[in-house]
Amino acid sequence: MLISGKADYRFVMLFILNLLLVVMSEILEKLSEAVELGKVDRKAHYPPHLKGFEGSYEITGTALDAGITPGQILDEALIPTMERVGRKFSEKKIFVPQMLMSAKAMGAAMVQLKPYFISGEIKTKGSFIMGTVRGDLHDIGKNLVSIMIEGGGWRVIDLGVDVNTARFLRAIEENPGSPVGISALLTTTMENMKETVASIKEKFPGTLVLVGGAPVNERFCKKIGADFYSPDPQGAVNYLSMIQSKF
Ligand code: B12
Repeated sequence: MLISGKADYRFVMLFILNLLLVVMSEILEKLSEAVELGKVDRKAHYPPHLKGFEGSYEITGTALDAGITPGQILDEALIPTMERVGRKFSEKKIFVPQMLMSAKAMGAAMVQLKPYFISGEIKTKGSFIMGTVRGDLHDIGKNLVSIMIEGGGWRVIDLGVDVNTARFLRAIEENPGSPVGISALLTTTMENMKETVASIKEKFPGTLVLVGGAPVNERFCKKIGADFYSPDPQGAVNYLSMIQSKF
Protein backbone atom coordinates (compact mmCIF):
# COMPACT_ATOMS: atom_id res chain seq x y z
CA MET A 1 0.00 0.00 0.00
CA LEU A 2 2.83 2.32 1.01
CA ILE A 3 4.74 1.44 -2.19
CA SER A 4 1.66 2.00 -4.29
CA GLY A 5 1.07 5.35 -2.52
CA LYS A 6 4.64 6.41 -3.35
CA ALA A 7 4.25 5.23 -6.93
CA ASP A 8 0.98 7.14 -7.27
CA TYR A 9 2.66 10.27 -5.91
CA ARG A 10 5.51 9.90 -8.38
CA PHE A 11 3.07 9.36 -11.21
CA VAL A 12 1.12 12.50 -10.28
CA MET A 13 4.32 14.54 -10.00
CA LEU A 14 5.53 13.26 -13.38
CA PHE A 15 2.18 14.08 -14.90
CA ILE A 16 2.25 17.64 -13.48
CA LEU A 17 5.83 18.11 -14.64
CA ASN A 18 4.96 16.99 -18.16
CA LEU A 19 1.92 19.24 -18.18
CA LEU A 20 4.09 22.15 -17.09
CA LEU A 21 6.61 21.45 -19.84
CA VAL A 22 3.82 21.34 -22.42
CA VAL A 23 2.42 24.67 -21.17
CA MET A 24 5.92 26.24 -21.22
CA SER A 25 6.66 25.07 -24.74
CA GLU A 26 3.24 26.34 -25.90
CA ILE A 27 4.01 29.79 -24.46
CA LEU A 28 7.41 29.83 -26.18
CA GLU A 29 5.78 28.77 -29.45
CA LYS A 30 3.21 31.54 -29.12
CA LEU A 31 6.00 34.04 -28.47
CA SER A 32 7.95 32.85 -31.52
CA GLU A 33 4.83 33.26 -33.62
CA ALA A 34 4.22 36.79 -32.30
CA VAL A 35 7.81 37.83 -33.08
CA GLU A 36 7.79 36.20 -36.49
CA LEU A 37 4.50 37.93 -37.40
CA GLY A 38 5.65 41.23 -35.87
CA LYS A 39 2.88 41.45 -33.26
CA VAL A 40 4.34 43.91 -30.73
CA ASP A 41 1.61 44.18 -28.08
CA ARG A 42 -2.15 43.98 -27.61
CA LYS A 43 -2.63 47.60 -28.78
CA ALA A 44 -0.72 47.08 -32.03
CA HIS A 45 -2.81 47.11 -35.19
CA TYR A 46 -0.25 45.04 -37.07
CA PRO A 47 -0.76 42.38 -38.31
CA PRO A 48 -4.43 43.19 -38.92
CA HIS A 49 -5.66 39.61 -38.39
CA LEU A 50 -4.21 39.64 -34.84
CA LYS A 51 -5.82 42.94 -33.78
CA GLY A 52 -6.75 42.72 -30.08
CA PHE A 53 -4.56 39.67 -29.43
CA GLU A 54 -1.59 39.61 -27.09
CA GLY A 55 1.78 40.54 -28.59
CA SER A 56 5.35 39.62 -27.76
CA TYR A 57 5.35 42.09 -24.84
CA GLU A 58 2.47 40.40 -22.99
CA ILE A 59 3.48 36.85 -23.94
CA THR A 60 7.01 37.41 -22.59
CA GLY A 61 5.42 38.54 -19.30
CA THR A 62 3.33 35.34 -19.25
CA ALA A 63 6.44 33.27 -19.97
CA LEU A 64 8.29 34.84 -17.04
CA ASP A 65 5.28 34.32 -14.77
CA ALA A 66 5.21 30.67 -15.81
CA GLY A 67 8.78 30.29 -14.55
CA ILE A 68 10.53 30.18 -17.91
CA THR A 69 13.96 31.74 -17.43
CA PRO A 70 14.99 34.86 -19.42
CA GLY A 71 17.85 32.80 -20.89
CA GLN A 72 15.43 30.14 -22.12
CA ILE A 73 13.15 32.80 -23.60
CA LEU A 74 16.10 34.23 -25.53
CA ASP A 75 17.70 30.95 -26.61
CA GLU A 76 14.59 28.89 -27.29
CA ALA A 77 12.24 31.51 -28.72
CA LEU A 78 13.61 34.95 -29.60
CA ILE A 79 17.01 34.24 -31.19
CA PRO A 80 15.94 31.19 -33.27
CA THR A 81 12.91 33.17 -34.46
CA MET A 82 15.07 36.06 -35.68
CA GLU A 83 17.22 33.50 -37.52
CA ARG A 84 14.06 32.08 -39.13
CA VAL A 85 12.98 35.62 -40.08
CA GLY A 86 16.39 36.13 -41.73
CA ARG A 87 16.06 32.86 -43.66
CA LYS A 88 12.59 33.81 -44.89
CA PHE A 89 13.99 37.17 -46.01
CA SER A 90 16.77 35.38 -47.95
CA GLU A 91 14.15 33.15 -49.59
CA LYS A 92 12.13 36.28 -50.49
CA LYS A 93 9.15 34.97 -48.52
CA ILE A 94 9.13 38.21 -46.50
CA PHE A 95 10.54 41.70 -47.13
CA VAL A 96 12.17 44.56 -45.18
CA PRO A 97 8.92 45.90 -43.59
CA GLN A 98 8.08 42.47 -42.14
CA MET A 99 11.67 42.06 -40.91
CA LEU A 100 11.38 45.46 -39.24
CA MET A 101 8.12 44.51 -37.50
CA SER A 102 9.78 41.31 -36.21
CA ALA A 103 12.63 43.44 -34.86
CA LYS A 104 10.10 45.68 -33.09
CA ALA A 105 8.37 42.65 -31.57
CA MET A 106 11.73 41.33 -30.38
CA GLY A 107 12.46 44.76 -28.86
CA ALA A 108 9.17 44.67 -26.94
CA ALA A 109 10.11 41.27 -25.51
CA MET A 110 13.51 42.64 -24.50
CA VAL A 111 11.82 45.42 -22.47
CA GLN A 112 10.44 42.65 -20.24
CA LEU A 113 13.73 40.73 -20.08
CA LYS A 114 16.16 43.59 -19.50
CA PRO A 115 15.63 43.95 -15.72
CA TYR A 116 16.52 40.27 -15.26
CA PHE A 117 19.90 40.72 -16.91
CA ILE A 118 20.82 43.83 -14.94
CA SER A 119 21.98 42.56 -11.57
CA GLY A 120 21.80 45.85 -9.71
CA GLU A 121 25.40 45.28 -8.72
CA ILE A 122 27.40 48.49 -8.30
CA LYS A 123 29.13 49.24 -11.57
CA THR A 124 32.76 49.12 -10.48
CA LYS A 125 34.45 47.28 -13.28
CA GLY A 126 34.90 50.32 -15.51
CA SER A 127 33.40 51.53 -18.74
CA PHE A 128 32.76 49.59 -21.92
CA ILE A 129 32.21 51.36 -25.24
CA MET A 130 29.77 49.67 -27.60
CA GLY A 131 28.44 50.46 -31.07
CA THR A 132 27.25 49.07 -34.38
CA VAL A 133 29.68 49.88 -37.15
CA ARG A 134 29.24 52.59 -39.82
CA GLY A 135 26.59 51.84 -42.44
CA ASP A 136 24.88 49.24 -40.28
CA LEU A 137 21.52 49.83 -38.59
CA HIS A 138 21.11 46.46 -36.85
CA ASP A 139 20.95 47.01 -33.11
CA ILE A 140 19.26 43.99 -31.52
CA GLY A 141 22.50 42.03 -31.07
CA LYS A 142 24.38 45.14 -29.94
CA ASN A 143 21.68 45.91 -27.38
CA LEU A 144 21.78 42.36 -26.07
CA VAL A 145 25.55 42.50 -25.67
CA SER A 146 25.22 45.90 -23.91
CA ILE A 147 22.58 44.56 -21.51
CA MET A 148 24.61 41.47 -20.61
CA ILE A 149 27.84 43.45 -20.13
CA GLU A 150 25.98 45.97 -17.98
CA GLY A 151 24.62 43.01 -16.03
CA GLY A 152 28.22 41.89 -15.60
CA GLY A 153 28.98 45.08 -13.68
CA TRP A 154 30.26 47.44 -16.38
CA ARG A 155 29.05 50.94 -17.25
CA VAL A 156 28.14 50.70 -20.91
CA ILE A 157 28.60 53.71 -23.17
CA ASP A 158 26.29 52.84 -26.04
CA LEU A 159 27.17 54.83 -29.15
CA GLY A 160 24.19 53.45 -31.08
CA VAL A 161 24.14 52.33 -34.70
CA ASP A 162 25.94 53.55 -37.82
CA VAL A 163 28.90 54.65 -35.72
CA ASN A 164 31.82 56.00 -37.69
CA THR A 165 35.47 55.60 -36.76
CA ALA A 166 35.83 59.20 -35.52
CA ARG A 167 32.98 58.64 -33.03
CA PHE A 168 34.64 55.48 -31.65
CA LEU A 169 37.97 57.31 -31.36
CA ARG A 170 36.34 60.23 -29.53
CA ALA A 171 34.69 57.87 -27.06
CA ILE A 172 38.03 56.17 -26.34
CA GLU A 173 39.66 59.57 -25.86
CA GLU A 174 36.93 60.53 -23.39
CA ASN A 175 37.12 57.17 -21.57
CA PRO A 176 40.78 56.16 -21.63
CA GLY A 177 41.51 52.48 -21.18
CA SER A 178 37.94 51.34 -21.82
CA PRO A 179 37.48 48.20 -23.91
CA VAL A 180 35.43 48.62 -27.09
CA GLY A 181 32.78 46.32 -28.59
CA ILE A 182 31.85 46.57 -32.26
CA SER A 183 28.93 44.86 -33.93
CA ALA A 184 28.39 44.24 -37.67
CA LEU A 185 25.53 42.33 -39.27
CA LEU A 186 26.22 42.86 -42.95
CA THR A 187 29.03 41.43 -45.03
CA THR A 188 29.39 44.90 -46.56
CA THR A 189 29.87 46.61 -43.17
CA MET A 190 32.51 44.08 -42.10
CA GLU A 191 34.84 46.20 -44.24
CA ASN A 192 34.00 49.25 -42.11
CA MET A 193 34.69 47.18 -39.00
CA LYS A 194 38.15 46.42 -40.38
CA GLU A 195 38.80 50.13 -40.97
CA THR A 196 37.57 51.13 -37.49
CA VAL A 197 39.64 48.45 -35.73
CA ALA A 198 42.76 49.51 -37.68
CA SER A 199 42.30 53.17 -36.66
CA ILE A 200 41.67 52.28 -33.00
CA LYS A 201 44.79 50.11 -32.91
CA GLU A 202 46.84 52.84 -34.59
CA LYS A 203 45.70 55.72 -32.33
CA PHE A 204 45.18 53.78 -29.09
CA PRO A 205 47.30 50.60 -29.36
CA GLY A 206 46.47 49.43 -25.82
CA THR A 207 42.71 49.44 -26.35
CA LEU A 208 41.04 46.03 -26.28
CA VAL A 209 38.62 45.54 -29.17
CA LEU A 210 35.87 42.91 -29.09
CA VAL A 211 33.98 42.13 -32.29
CA GLY A 212 30.80 40.21 -33.08
CA GLY A 213 27.71 39.91 -35.22
CA ALA A 214 26.32 37.14 -37.42
CA PRO A 215 28.84 37.32 -40.33
CA VAL A 216 31.89 37.86 -38.08
CA ASN A 217 34.04 34.91 -36.98
CA GLU A 218 37.28 34.11 -35.18
CA ARG A 219 39.30 34.14 -38.41
CA PHE A 220 38.02 37.57 -39.41
CA CYS A 221 38.68 38.86 -35.89
CA LYS A 222 42.33 37.76 -36.11
CA LYS A 223 42.69 39.05 -39.67
CA ILE A 224 41.59 42.60 -38.78
CA GLY A 225 43.67 42.70 -35.59
CA ALA A 226 40.81 42.72 -33.06
CA ASP A 227 41.45 41.10 -29.68
CA PHE A 228 38.41 38.93 -29.13
CA TYR A 229 35.47 37.43 -30.98
CA SER A 230 32.46 35.75 -29.45
CA PRO A 231 29.30 34.49 -31.16
CA ASP A 232 27.31 35.45 -28.06
CA PRO A 233 27.27 38.10 -25.29
CA GLN A 234 28.22 35.67 -22.52
CA GLY A 235 31.58 35.02 -24.19
CA ALA A 236 32.27 38.76 -24.06
CA VAL A 237 31.23 38.99 -20.40
CA ASN A 238 33.55 36.09 -19.49
CA TYR A 239 36.43 37.56 -21.49
CA LEU A 240 36.06 40.95 -19.79
CA SER A 241 36.01 39.32 -16.33
CA MET A 242 39.11 37.34 -17.20
CA ILE A 243 40.93 40.43 -18.49
CA GLN A 244 39.87 42.50 -15.50
CA SER A 245 41.07 39.92 -12.99
CA LYS A 246 44.58 40.30 -14.45
CA PHE A 247 44.76 43.98 -13.45
C1 B12 B 1 16.03 42.30 -37.88
C2 B12 B 1 16.86 42.45 -39.12
C3 B12 B 1 16.84 43.68 -39.77
C4 B12 B 1 16.15 44.91 -39.19
C5 B12 B 1 17.07 45.48 -38.07
C6 B12 B 1 16.29 46.19 -36.99
C7 B12 B 1 17.12 46.43 -35.77
N1 B12 B 1 16.62 47.34 -34.96
O1 B12 B 1 18.17 45.84 -35.53
C8 B12 B 1 16.02 45.83 -40.44
C9 B12 B 1 14.69 45.61 -41.09
C10 B12 B 1 16.22 47.32 -40.21
C11 B12 B 1 17.10 45.23 -41.36
C12 B12 B 1 17.62 45.92 -42.43
C13 B12 B 1 18.49 45.34 -43.34
N2 B12 B 1 18.92 44.07 -43.35
CO1 B12 B 1 18.67 42.84 -41.86
N3 B12 B 1 18.32 41.41 -40.72
C14 B12 B 1 17.62 41.34 -39.62
C15 B12 B 1 17.64 39.89 -39.09
C16 B12 B 1 16.35 39.21 -39.51
C17 B12 B 1 17.82 39.70 -37.60
C18 B12 B 1 19.06 40.34 -36.99
C19 B12 B 1 18.97 40.19 -35.49
O2 B12 B 1 18.54 41.10 -34.81
N4 B12 B 1 19.28 38.97 -34.99
C20 B12 B 1 19.14 38.65 -33.57
C21 B12 B 1 20.38 39.11 -32.79
C22 B12 B 1 20.21 38.75 -31.31
O3 B12 B 1 21.48 38.41 -33.30
P1 B12 B 1 22.85 39.14 -33.76
O4 B12 B 1 22.60 40.51 -34.19
O5 B12 B 1 23.59 38.23 -34.66
O6 B12 B 1 23.64 39.27 -32.39
C23 B12 B 1 24.08 38.16 -31.65
C24 B12 B 1 25.51 37.72 -31.96
O7 B12 B 1 25.88 37.93 -33.30
C25 B12 B 1 26.35 38.46 -30.96
N5 B12 B 1 26.85 39.79 -31.28
C26 B12 B 1 26.34 40.77 -32.06
N6 B12 B 1 27.09 41.86 -32.03
C27 B12 B 1 28.12 41.60 -31.21
C28 B12 B 1 29.20 42.39 -30.81
C29 B12 B 1 30.15 41.86 -29.93
C30 B12 B 1 31.27 42.68 -29.49
C31 B12 B 1 30.00 40.52 -29.45
C32 B12 B 1 31.00 39.94 -28.56
C33 B12 B 1 28.92 39.73 -29.85
C34 B12 B 1 27.99 40.28 -30.72
O8 B12 B 1 25.51 38.56 -29.82
C35 B12 B 1 24.14 38.64 -30.21
C36 B12 B 1 23.33 37.80 -29.27
O9 B12 B 1 23.62 36.45 -29.34
C37 B12 B 1 18.91 39.34 -39.84
C38 B12 B 1 18.93 37.81 -40.02
C39 B12 B 1 20.00 37.12 -39.18
N7 B12 B 1 19.98 35.81 -39.22
O10 B12 B 1 20.82 37.72 -38.55
C40 B12 B 1 18.84 40.14 -41.14
C41 B12 B 1 20.11 40.35 -41.95
C42 B12 B 1 21.30 40.63 -41.06
N8 B12 B 1 19.79 41.55 -42.72
C43 B12 B 1 20.21 41.51 -43.94
C44 B12 B 1 20.03 42.53 -44.91
C45 B12 B 1 20.49 42.21 -46.33
C46 B12 B 1 19.47 43.78 -44.58
C47 B12 B 1 19.28 44.98 -45.50
C48 B12 B 1 20.47 45.28 -46.44
C49 B12 B 1 17.97 44.73 -46.29
C50 B12 B 1 17.62 45.77 -47.33
N9 B12 B 1 17.57 45.32 -48.57
O11 B12 B 1 17.43 46.91 -47.03
C51 B12 B 1 19.03 46.12 -44.50
C52 B12 B 1 20.33 46.85 -44.10
C53 B12 B 1 20.07 48.07 -43.29
C54 B12 B 1 21.37 48.60 -42.70
N10 B12 B 1 22.00 49.56 -43.37
O12 B12 B 1 21.80 48.14 -41.68
C55 B12 B 1 20.97 40.22 -44.23
C56 B12 B 1 22.48 40.43 -44.26
C57 B12 B 1 23.12 39.62 -45.37
C58 B12 B 1 24.59 39.81 -45.36
N11 B12 B 1 25.29 38.70 -45.19
O13 B12 B 1 25.12 40.86 -45.47
C59 B12 B 1 20.43 39.28 -43.09
C60 B12 B 1 21.43 38.18 -42.65
C61 B12 B 1 19.13 38.64 -43.63
C62 B12 B 1 19.38 37.64 -44.73
N12 B12 B 1 19.35 36.35 -44.43
O14 B12 B 1 19.58 38.02 -45.87
N13 B12 B 1 17.45 43.97 -40.96
